[in-house]
Amino acid sequence: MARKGRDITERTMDPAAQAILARAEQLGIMTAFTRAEMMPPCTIGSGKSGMCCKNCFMGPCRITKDGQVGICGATVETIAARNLARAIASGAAAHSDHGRDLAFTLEAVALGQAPGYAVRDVAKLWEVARRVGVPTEGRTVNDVALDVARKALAEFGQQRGELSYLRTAPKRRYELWKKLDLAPRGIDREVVDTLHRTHMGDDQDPEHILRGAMRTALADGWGGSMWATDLSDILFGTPSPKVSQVNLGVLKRDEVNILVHGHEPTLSEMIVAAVQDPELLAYARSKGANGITLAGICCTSNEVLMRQGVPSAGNFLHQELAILTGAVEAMVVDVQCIMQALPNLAERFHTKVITTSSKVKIPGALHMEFDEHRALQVARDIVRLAIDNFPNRGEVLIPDVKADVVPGFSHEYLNYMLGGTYRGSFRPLNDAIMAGRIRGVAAVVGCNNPKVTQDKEHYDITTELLRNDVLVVQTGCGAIAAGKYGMLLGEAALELAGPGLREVCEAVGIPPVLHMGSCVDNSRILTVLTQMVTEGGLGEDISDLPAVGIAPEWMSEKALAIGTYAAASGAYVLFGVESPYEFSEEVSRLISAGWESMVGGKLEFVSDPQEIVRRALEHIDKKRAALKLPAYDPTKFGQSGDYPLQYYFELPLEEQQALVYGVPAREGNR
Ligand code: NFS
Ligand code: SF4
Repeated sequence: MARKGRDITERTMDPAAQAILARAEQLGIMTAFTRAEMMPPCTIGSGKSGMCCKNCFMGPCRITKDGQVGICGATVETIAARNLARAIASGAAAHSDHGRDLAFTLEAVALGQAPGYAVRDVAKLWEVARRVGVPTEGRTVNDVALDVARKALAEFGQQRGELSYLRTAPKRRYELWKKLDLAPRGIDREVVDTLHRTHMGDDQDPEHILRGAMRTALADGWGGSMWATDLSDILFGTPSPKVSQVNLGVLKRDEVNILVHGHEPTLSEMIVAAVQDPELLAYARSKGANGITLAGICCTSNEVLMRQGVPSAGNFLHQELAILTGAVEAMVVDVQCIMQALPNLAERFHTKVITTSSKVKIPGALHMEFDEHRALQVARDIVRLAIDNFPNRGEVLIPDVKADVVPGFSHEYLNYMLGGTYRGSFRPLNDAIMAGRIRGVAAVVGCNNPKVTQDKEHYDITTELLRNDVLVVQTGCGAIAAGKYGMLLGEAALELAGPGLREVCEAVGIPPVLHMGSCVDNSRILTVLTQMVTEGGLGEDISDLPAVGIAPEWMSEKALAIGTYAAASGAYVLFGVESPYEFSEEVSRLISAGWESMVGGKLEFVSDPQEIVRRALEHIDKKRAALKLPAYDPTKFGQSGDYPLQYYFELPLEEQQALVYGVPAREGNR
């Protein structure tokens, strides 16, 4: 899809990236952008004009004609369903294994075996204990932490029964999962179940394969990912808004620059501590640097951005560009979304690429294995190595491009923010949606993909939704994209918002685009949607809400796992770029209309961003109508002065509501 010889402005809309891509061209260095243009298109693998199966070695079998089957007789529908299911299982495995490692860390903390770590958010520990049925009364923090960690670990290996978070979903949803046999029994079990079923000669009914894949995806969303989020909050603190900055301009010419890239917060949190160590700072000065700058890439970046305010050097397609600045002393990676191109590229500069996970080694990278029992020591060793590398710098080009951001809107914080100090509540949000000031809610999430112009799909879709009074929440690389263009900052983004949305955001003091974390934190969005249902007035289930999920520039298998668990939770999910399953009409139908009639949510692939927005708004309006809410009417709100913001929370509830709605509160909605 990426056309050969695209202009730099077609590769990325980010001026920082454009400057670095120009440098790459001067130096004759390839990047993912140019490699994407050189890669000959595989029409079969891309799903446009065929389907390929390599699940056994009689094949690979390439099906390009109607009625053609594989050597074993597999149809294009079965092959497409199996391919999708396998991608979902891989994505679910990645997210969930990340959750498992955090459970091991919490266990080690509770046993006093992880120096440097602690339970930083006791309130969250208590809340999670309550949710998963661990007693707290009269117990010490470490005792409860140990039980919570072991409860999590047990859910990975659980063979029967169901995951404990499922019961925290809206009652309707939980009952539907039980009825349809979609309730995951154990996290690992569901991943294995899908891998088994899709082995040669197993499940060959596309509908049945995809139903199994849905259960596996739910084991991610309401299992592995939700655990990852909650355990991270317990260990490192529940995010709340911080001021920070995003883009390559956060790197400093006169300081040692260290980048953390990947997904897990465990080591990066220790590096945050190490770079503040006076001894290491003095060591950096002894090497001629004025200090140490730590910044992130990808989801590790989101983790430390929203908790520690550590700036972000960029999203997925920035990983090579950061090294191309020549200003990075060390890029420290853990797991997921790390390009193998990094060590080769780093050889052209002075950057050290350091792998740290026992699961990830890359030829040409330096391996400094990390484990939670000696984390601070490993972190210090890494920082020291980076400092030692500072004098080796060659020519440096740091684009002077960065934007201020306010990340860190956890659902706990939103609850507090929306409800005011005394009554944490989603009431004002629900009320504003019911009145039509806010038309609906959209999660715009996911990766970068060099098949499309970097960030442009994210940007175009988000701005169009804002203009239509849709409140946007973001995670992952999509959130970093939003940050680059000022959308994660109250004032700037308010300019983009429609009049109704704008007033609500001003009243409660939130930006119209909310950064909710990394990709595993899409589980926070499930919790927000559940709270909106529980709050009342917007139906009985997630599938009743005027809400959509969009992954405009997705590329990873994890994105498919997320899209599928969101659909299985009742959401309408739209994926951009292209459909790898397009050639199978049956599978395309099963995951859209088929799933919609079964679980109320669906997954669609739509290449045109304008069409994505059109379908999203159409869906939101359809849900509004089904809830018998007033039709969205942008002319009704925003007459200046019709909303005395600063006094809002001082007014009696009755008057607050009259003000927010513009219409009298409906009976029974409170
Ligand atoms: Ni999500 Fe985060 Fe980014 Fe995509 Fe990769 S970093 S887990 S997969 S590329 S959003
Ligand atoms: Fe071909 Fe069937 Fe083997 Fe797939 S499983 S590669 S369709 S023979």
